[in-house]
Amino acid sequence: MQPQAQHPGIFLTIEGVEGVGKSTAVKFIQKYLAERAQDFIVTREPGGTGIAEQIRQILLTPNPEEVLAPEAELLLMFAARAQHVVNKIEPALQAGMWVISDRFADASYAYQGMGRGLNLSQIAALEKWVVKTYPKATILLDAPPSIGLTRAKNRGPQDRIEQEKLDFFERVREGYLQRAANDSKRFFVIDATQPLVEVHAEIKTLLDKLLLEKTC
Ligand code: Z5A
Repeated sequence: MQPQAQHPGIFLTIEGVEGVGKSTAVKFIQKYLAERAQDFIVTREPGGTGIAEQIRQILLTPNPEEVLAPEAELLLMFAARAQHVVNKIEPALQAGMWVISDRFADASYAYQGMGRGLNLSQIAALEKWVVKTYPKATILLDAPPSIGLTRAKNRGPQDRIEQEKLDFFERVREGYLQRAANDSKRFFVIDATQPLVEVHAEIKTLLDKLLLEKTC
């Protein structure tokens, strides 16, 4: 990922394999920031705007009649991201708000790059083209995929990507961990197998640091 653009807001992303606790973490962050009277928006990928949410439907709805080619999957992720960045993320950051996004471009490297085996330099080229605003911090909730998949399964029918096999999610996890190791200043890796109270305590540490930096 590239250096951050200049803007008064803070861009924070949450990543990890499915069911690892991202939505739960986002709810905790919302509450924590609201209690501190910090303006923020919460958003997600793929999605976050009307058109991007329509693209999300194509991406996540199982279609037994036609296989979605990995290349099409990647391009649709970036099409949704282009809408999201221009119409939601950048305006909020320019207005001085925090933007909390449940997934962002790291997911394309992990899922389409490591999971599907697409060329990482092509993903980097798409990112360079589409993304002009990069996260200041990224929380990676890390756990063996078997744990996340078990947690998520209790929730109901699986979407198209959730139907992948365990080895796909193992590669995705590895992709995330590699990205975190290569960008340790931005990534904040949390062991998501811990009880929620401990996961939240670690998130709180990061939020306090970001809040402090903002006031300095
Ligand atoms: N995708 C992609 O391929 N490429 C891209 O570029 C992008 C995305 C941006 C979007 O799904 C899919 O798109 C995703 C990646 C792909 N596909 N998959 N798989 P999503 O992000 O909307 O949904 P998800 O990844 O499937 O997330 P999720 O299923 O909603 O899970 P979650 O938000 O991480 O988990 P949760 O709902 O917070 O927690 C699950 C349960 O575990 C819940 O009952 C919690 O109470 C419980 N939980 C959470 N933490 C704990 C702890 N610490 N202990 C015990 N129980 C816990």
